[in-house]
Amino acid sequence: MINVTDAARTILARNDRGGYTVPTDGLYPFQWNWDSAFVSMGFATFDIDRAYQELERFIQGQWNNGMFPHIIFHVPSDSYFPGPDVWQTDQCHSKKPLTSGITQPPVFGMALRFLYETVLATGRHDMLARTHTLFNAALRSHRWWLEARDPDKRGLVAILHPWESGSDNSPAWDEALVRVPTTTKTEICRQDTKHVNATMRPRNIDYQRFIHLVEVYRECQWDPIKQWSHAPFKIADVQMTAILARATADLIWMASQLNLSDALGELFTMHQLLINGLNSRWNQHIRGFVSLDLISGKDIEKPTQTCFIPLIALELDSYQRKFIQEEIERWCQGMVIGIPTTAPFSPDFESKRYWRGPVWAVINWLIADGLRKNQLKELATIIEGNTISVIERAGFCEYFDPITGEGLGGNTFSWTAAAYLVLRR
Ligand code: 9WN
Repeated sequence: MINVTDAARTILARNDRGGYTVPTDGLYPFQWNWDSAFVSMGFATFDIDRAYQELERFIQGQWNNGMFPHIIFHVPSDSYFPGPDVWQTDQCHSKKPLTSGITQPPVFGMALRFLYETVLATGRHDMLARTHTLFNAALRSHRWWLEARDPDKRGLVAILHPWESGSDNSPAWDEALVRVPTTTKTEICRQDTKHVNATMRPRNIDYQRFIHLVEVYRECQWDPIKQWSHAPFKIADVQMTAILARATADLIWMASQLNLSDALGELFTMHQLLINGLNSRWNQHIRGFVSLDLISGKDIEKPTQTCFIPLIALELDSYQRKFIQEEIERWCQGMVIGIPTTAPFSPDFESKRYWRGPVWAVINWLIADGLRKNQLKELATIIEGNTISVIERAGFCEYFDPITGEGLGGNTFSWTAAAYLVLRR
């Protein structure tokens, strides 16, 4: 019988397209931003050269202004919509490869530290030049985040499209999305529902709004200043900010390891700003951190996984620790597998639909990491153990039904394989 670790490595090899990895065959045929960062950590557990390559192929798509796009279209494929013809970013960013025009959570900096720690542990000092190049790309992307997505210096970075959040179909975006018109000039040719059951995916009306937003930003010629002022959807997102804050702390660690004292001051300032911003988002009623709708000015008081992600960046006080522990335990009660991405007691909970309840291995990985950082090691170990077990039972699926433990979405998923390799090591 093939062992599960070997099976995870086989998935990564099967989804390898020559130095970069697709999230899964068919459904997602390109290189995705945060998927690749997670995947590089998976590779680092057994092939450090290939791990570096994943990030190196990814930065080929970095924009001149520093943005890391959410999709890199290395080679054409018609099995995903929207493709480069809809984004039309080549008119403003002529560099190859073609890319989408929005971004995704900046796990890159976290991944880079993970890879470099592996290099140090194995004594591969020949990786220094490669590390420097990746560090510089990461630093430029963090600068872009602060300039383009927090121009008012709140210490909270904003998403302008639900796809940027990585948790595209989360109920957290519902109220804000209703304000986005459903009209589109582009013909919507969904491909996702040819690969997976439509009842698990976003609805057609959501797609109309997703594409409407793409058209608004395309008309701004992807200029960050114009986008900021024209955006019909603008949310200061605590999940995004937390990942950026944590990645910034990881870059600080890298800068001291690499003796890059010039970068340190700037990174410390960035980090402090983000930590202050995140701390201001604690919500006693939700017993977690909440995002802010910058258009309505309202707090988004929806119980979704985003409320717990700030643990990866913050040091909680003892009350917050207690509340968060109780809350995570409450969400997991009666579930075959936690942590659901929407609380099961919420009216928005759907156990099989994208980001409205199912469990993602990479989200568990982040939350467990945050729990460990906050001295909640026992709970972290339980979550990690359950994540490993559900993958062993149901396979390397995109996500899992928390009520039944069934594997859903795309099969043979790269980041699920990577999560398995990292959590199992
Ligand atoms: C849009 C690739 C990506 C993940 C996201 C996930 C899903 C895309 C989609 O797949 O998003 O980017 O078409 O639904 O929500 O987190 O990065 O795996």
